Amino acid sequence: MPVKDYIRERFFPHLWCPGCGHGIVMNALIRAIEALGLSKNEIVMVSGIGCSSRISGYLDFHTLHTIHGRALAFATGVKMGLPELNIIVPMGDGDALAIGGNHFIHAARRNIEMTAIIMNNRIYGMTGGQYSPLSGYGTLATTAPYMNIDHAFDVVQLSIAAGATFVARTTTYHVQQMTDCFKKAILHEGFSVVEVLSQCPTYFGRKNKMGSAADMMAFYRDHTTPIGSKKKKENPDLIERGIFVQKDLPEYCRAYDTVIERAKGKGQKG
Ligand SMILES: Cc1ncc(C[n+]2csc(CCOP(=O)(O)OP(=O)(O)O)c2C)c(N)n1
Ligand code: SF4
Repeated sequence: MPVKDYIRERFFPHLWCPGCGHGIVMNALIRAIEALGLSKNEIVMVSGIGCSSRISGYLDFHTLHTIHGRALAFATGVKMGLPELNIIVPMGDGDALAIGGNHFIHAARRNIEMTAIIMNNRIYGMTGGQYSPLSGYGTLATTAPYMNIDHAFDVVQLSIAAGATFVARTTTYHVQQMTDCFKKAILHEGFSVVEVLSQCPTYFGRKNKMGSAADMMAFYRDHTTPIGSKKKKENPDLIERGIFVQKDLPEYCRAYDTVIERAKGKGQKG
């Protein structure tokens, strides 16, 4: 299917600033879905609110544009009702891990089959550059004009600790790796998380003097390294990217079917 057939052209031009990383994420996602040969009818995209969350408006799947921070709760309801569909949940770091942090850890803990994409630009883009749980100590933001003193989460470590059974990290510079991670995440039978470092040149970049969008992508190139690489041993500050966890555990909807069978007296008891 031509890539443009996945897009709702009636909603263009999009709202993203020039150089925003979120369009690169959307592009890689479309390419992953196309490569998997999924039909548009097999996909439900559920999002909250944020620049990142606008992806659900621009793509021509079954889409729900819901409430800031609550996308995973809505997605859980959709998946429980229609478990045969593929659920993709694009979120910002604020959406997923500030207001939505509780939903995130519990969706991961349940191992419900869906793909959570966290576009980590380390700031609240849509509302004007407030700091997020991912901004990090020492950064500047609209709400931290002198210095942010909150420490950041490590999204990968948090996801693993919460029980996600597929966890990956990539960046907007590494588009082929990103597409590959999306393909594997969508195919994964459990809760999958793909963190994408995605530049917000308008707020995070400008306030933290990181240069242009291209400079921010060069930063991703120069400050990340494949998992377990020799470079990481030489420079522990490098951020690792790749697939950290990929394992099988009982999936929530399938486990729930067992509960239903038992309740009907057909399954094994005790
Ligand atoms: C319940 C609720 N609280 C707050 C907001 C305001 N709000 C909208 S988007 C947003 C944060 C966006 O940041 P993020 O999720 O990181 O996505 P980005 O825009 O950076 O892609 C906030 C606080 C809202 N819409 N609803
Ligand atoms: S404010 Fe930031 S996150 Fe939002 S569209 Fe602009 S560059 Fe992207």
